[in-house]
This record gives sequence, C-alpha cells and structure tokens, in this order.
Amino acid sequence: MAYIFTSIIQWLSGLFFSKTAEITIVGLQASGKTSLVNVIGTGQWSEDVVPTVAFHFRKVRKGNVTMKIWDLAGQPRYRSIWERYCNGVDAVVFVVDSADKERFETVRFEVHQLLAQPNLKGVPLLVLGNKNDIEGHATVNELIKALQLDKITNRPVSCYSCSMKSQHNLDIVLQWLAGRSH
Ligand SMILES: Nc1nc2c(ncn2[C@@H]2O[C@H](COP(=O)(O)OP(=O)(O)O)[C@@H](O)[C@H]2O)c(=O)[nH]1
Ligand SMILES: [Mg+2]
Repeated sequence: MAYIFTSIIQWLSGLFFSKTAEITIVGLQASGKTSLVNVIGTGQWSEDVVPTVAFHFRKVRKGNVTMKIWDLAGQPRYRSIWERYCNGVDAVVFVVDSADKERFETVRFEVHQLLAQPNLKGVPLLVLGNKNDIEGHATVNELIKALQLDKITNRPVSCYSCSMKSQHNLDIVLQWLAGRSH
C-alpha cells in the first residue's frame, strides 16, 4: 500500500514539478550544434548561424523539463576543453554532419578520445547524424559502423539520423533529452 502511495506521489510530482537535464553538445565545427540549440529553443530554423566561440550556455524549458545546454565550439583548438564541460552532466550529445563522410574518421577519433576521459564515466551518449536532408548522407547503420559506436559498452548510447533544417526526428531527440531529466 505504501509503495502504491509513493508511486502515485512520484507520478504526480513528475506532472506538476519541474525537472532538469543538464546537457553538453559537442561535435566538429559546422556539424549543426548551434542550429540544434536554436531549433530546440525557438522551434525555428535559420540558415545563418554565427560560428560559436569557445562555448555558449542556454536554458530552455520544454513542458515541465528545464534543459541547461552547453553548446561548445568544434574547431580543433577548442576540442580539448569539451571534457571539462561534460563533468557531471546528464547527457552528452555528439552532433555529426552525416553528409560529410570525409570527416567521419576525425569524428570517430574525437568520440572515443572524449569518452575515455574520467569526467565522462557512464554519462549517456546521443550521437546525431545531422543534415539528413542532404542527398548521400550516411544512415544510422553507416554511422554506427564508421564511428565504431558498437565498441562503446560502458554507457547507454543512442544514434539517430536527423535534420535541423527540416526538423526531421526533432521530436525523438527532444524525447530522448527529456528522458535524461530528474
Ligand atoms: N542542410 C543542412 N544544413 C544544416 C543543418 N544543420 C545545420 N546546418 C548548417 O550548417 C552550418 C553550421 O551550422 P552550426 O549550427 O553553426 O554548426 P556548429 O558549428 O556545429 O554549431 C550552418 O550553415 C547551418 O545552416 C541541417 O540539418 N541541414
Ligand atoms: Mg556552434
């Protein structure tokens, strides 16, 4: 009886009280990280995005979930600081330009390099194959293979194909992010 009562209270508090998810977004430059944050924040796509310098912090509320989002710069000189912004977060999102296959090898290297850092121990990872509106983009299976995501066994990993331009799969991405809140 007590168990049922506690469950009902928890369910109700989930409906009425705000939950939070702290999320860090990484990925090579021009993969669409800032576009993702903009689309989540405003629901609108804009072609012109100013390249991010170092990092940008944004708080977005979706329903009863507040997302605290760190949008990091992807140029090589900034990649060594990614790890610091991943400390204690609820999830890391790695955005990939799925139409830019020439950079997959660099992406693979950076993903595994980042996950090897102690700060990221056990943190769930979402890999987004962005720009799937562009012809010739890699599928989810191709991304999993090219980035060797099947070798990651020490944390939950998800991989979706999406487009910030057409907002394809944005609902699934938001659901996944909301699922990391507490
Ligand atoms: N075709 C297409 N272009 C995109 C998409 N997402 C972002 N872009 C473009 O890619 C470029 C880099 O985007 P930006 O968000 O600044 O990438 P960031 O450097 O990872 O933050 C910009 O010109 C965007 O308009 C997408 O889903 N499809
Ligand atoms: Mg950016």
